[in-house]
Amino acid sequence: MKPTTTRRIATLILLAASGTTFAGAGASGHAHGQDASAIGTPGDPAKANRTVNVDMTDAMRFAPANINAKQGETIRFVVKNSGQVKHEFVLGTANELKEHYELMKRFPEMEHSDPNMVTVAPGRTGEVVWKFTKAGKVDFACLQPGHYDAGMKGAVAVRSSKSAQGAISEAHSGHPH
Ligand SMILES: [Cu+2]
Repeated sequence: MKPTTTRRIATLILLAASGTTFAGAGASGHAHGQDASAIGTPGDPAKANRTVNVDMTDAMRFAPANINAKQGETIRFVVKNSGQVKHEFVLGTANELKEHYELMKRFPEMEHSDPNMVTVAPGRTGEVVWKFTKAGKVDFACLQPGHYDAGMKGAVAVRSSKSAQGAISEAHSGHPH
């Protein structure tokens, strides 16, 4: 069930509004009030501590959906779209993701590009390099209309660098199943 007509209309509205193409835009007035510092900061690819491969499928799932990180660690996420439709990997707080998702539902063809996210075409691979500066939970989700509702979400559990032994309390979110 594709809301093709709605999507076309939204695209036209957006094109008319911006007067530019959206490919890799980023600066065209699409602000979501993102407080990036709440989840960390864009990472320097040259300083990535490790690479985490994330697979996205049309089953509306990320694999893995639960990732562990250490505070201060920079992770290079290599995000593969194994499906037939567009998917994306967006890091944020639960509130930010929800808010952004509502916006995406209103403007499904909205291309968005920020350091905390990557939109990946079917069969392609994208990258996000992120530094997790704060302990706690950083959520991620696919904000394509319908995907978030279908459960296409996951989380990074960031372990405090101060309490190396306090990892147990957060380990429950890191089980393989
Ligand atoms: Cu998706």
